[in-house]
Amino acid sequence: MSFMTKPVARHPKMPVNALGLTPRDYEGSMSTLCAGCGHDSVTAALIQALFELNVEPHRLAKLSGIGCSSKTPTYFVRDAHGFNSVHGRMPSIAAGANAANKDLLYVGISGDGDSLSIGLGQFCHAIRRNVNMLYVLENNGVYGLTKGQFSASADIGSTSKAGVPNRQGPIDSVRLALSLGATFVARSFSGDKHQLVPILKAGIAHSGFAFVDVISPCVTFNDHKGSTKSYAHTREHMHEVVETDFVPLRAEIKADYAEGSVKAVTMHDGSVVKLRKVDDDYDASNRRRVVDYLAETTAKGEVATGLLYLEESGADMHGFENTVDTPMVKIPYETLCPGSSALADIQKEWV
Ligand SMILES: Cc1ncc(C[n+]2csc(CCOP(=O)(O)OP(=O)(O)O)c2C)c(N)n1
Ligand code: SF4
Ligand SMILES: [Mg+2]
Repeated sequence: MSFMTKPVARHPKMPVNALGLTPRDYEGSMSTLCAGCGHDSVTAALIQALFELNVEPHRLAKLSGIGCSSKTPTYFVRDAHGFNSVHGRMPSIAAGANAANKDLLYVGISGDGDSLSIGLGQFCHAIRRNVNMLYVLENNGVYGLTKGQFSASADIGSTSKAGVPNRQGPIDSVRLALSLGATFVARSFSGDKHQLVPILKAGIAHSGFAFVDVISPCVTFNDHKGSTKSYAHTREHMHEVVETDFVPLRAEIKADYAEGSVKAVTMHDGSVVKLRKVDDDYDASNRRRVVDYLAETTAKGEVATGLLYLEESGADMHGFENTVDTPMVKIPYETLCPGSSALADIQKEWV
């Protein structure tokens, strides 16, 4: 229960990061989600990624909307900043906070209902603006919090718990993000921490909007036979297209990949993302081919996973707007707002 305080006892051999913090320091309140919910595994992966990246808790801002997924920021990094917004409105809160203070690290957690139904427009414009943030969509094909209605990501023919098939076509968040010009697009599975943690780390290091769709099964309403967002279906149909390895700036970069099979991309902070192709003809830097590839794998009923598309060259929201280097929150108020007398002087020019 979230009101219960977690015990503070620590194992003496618990790992410590460069800041002297342990993974426990990256935890939050006790989860109130159903036992086995995929969202809790995503939280665990985020805790590991933030711990391993030595993120200072006070430099992190966690943002969300409404849904079981949107509750999860409470369950990691208790000392970070946080804002739980209205359903589907997290992207504009993220854009506004980022505009005011670009020094913080923004992590947004959303659901398929939150991002693809009520918040679809917000989601699209955050991508277009290339808001510098990690955006995690915990995708279970249903509105978990409101008891299992089909969401906009439910596949045609996927059945509800009562056995009723969904007849409306799904919105594929990954293909949508690619078509809107997203510069970092990945898909993973809550049951695959080995794949998810490096993708989250790369997303945090990315300068711009890093989109990670995570198939995150809802054990209470959408984990039955007939559901295409269940643990069993995802395990059976998951197809890893690109294996991702994240090498932080301080770590030694070892040449442990066969020549030609790996592409190393240097991120703006100097860390390196290594992408090892699993399919020979896959190119994670060719947007058009990635879109075609995803259309083909989707038609075959496969769930393509990995860091599917990465572009390191794009300007983020501040680049587009040509903002000053100093974050707005650090600019003296008098500079930002010279007062009504200054406005009156300007107005005099027009009378
Ligand atoms: C404006 C508004 N409309 C509707 C709701 C009801 N509502 C709460 S959560 C939710 C859907 C959540 O689904 P999703 O984002 O997929 O999250 P999940 O619970 O599946 O993780 C809905 C429709 C609301 N809270 N606010
Ligand atoms: S209802 Fe579904 S999404 Fe919500 S906590 Fe339970 S398992 Fe998770
Ligand atoms: Mg959902």
